[in-house]
Amino acid sequence: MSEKTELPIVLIGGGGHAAVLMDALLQRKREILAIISPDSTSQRPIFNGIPCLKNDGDIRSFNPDEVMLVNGLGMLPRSPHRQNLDKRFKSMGYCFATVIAPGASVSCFAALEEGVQVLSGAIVQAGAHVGEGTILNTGVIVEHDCVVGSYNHIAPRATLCGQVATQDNVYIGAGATVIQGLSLGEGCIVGAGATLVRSLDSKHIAYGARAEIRAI
Ligand code: JB3
Repeated sequence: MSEKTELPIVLIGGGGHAAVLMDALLQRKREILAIISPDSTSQRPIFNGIPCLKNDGDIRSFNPDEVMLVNGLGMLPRSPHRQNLDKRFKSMGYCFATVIAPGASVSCFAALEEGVQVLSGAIVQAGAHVGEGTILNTGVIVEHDCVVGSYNHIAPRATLCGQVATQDNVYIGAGATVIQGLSLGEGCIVGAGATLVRSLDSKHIAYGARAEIRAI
């Protein structure tokens, strides 16, 4: 990575997801200027020595042209908080770095939009496109030609087979499998461990080993 992505980082949030991102950023030798978290970060040694600011407004002490942000809030189903936080900081002129953890594999023929996070062990194959702010968590597989929407969270070890398309704000639980060619509408949820063999209209949930489907 080059150009603006090499600017120092301000990490938003100081919980579990932020700690995983911090680890990836440190391994990438990125400079972390500060964490912004209303809650104390002192219980997580990985944040030791990094200044912790309490309010999101404190970002104004950093020039938007001289830093990049990393959104360290996880995304749970139906929670707009992570996306809203991005919007608020973007409206102030800040940009979000894309994070690819060491040990993740992203094809040179895949495209990642602003703020995508690809965690350790995840694989993104050729022809895939991943929308803004999406989390591909630990060990996820995004197969060839998938089109993943914005602000999705694909939880650890979930698999999207080839040419799956998800719209925005989709949550796919840990270990779930979506077979090839399916589409998932806006706001869908696939429960942990489910195997999805039918496309989902927007705002539907599929859950259980047999992936029963109902409207949300
Ligand atoms: O499942 C996995 C592998 N990870 C989950 C992740 C994706 O989402 C994890 O298990 C959790 O379910 C969740 O992680 P997250 O978001 O790190 O949750 P938690 O450990 O509760 O930390 C939330 C952090 O965000 C805390 O440090 C809060 O203070 C901070 N926070 C919340 N709202 C905020 C705001 N920080 C800022 N700057 N602004 C906010 O509005």
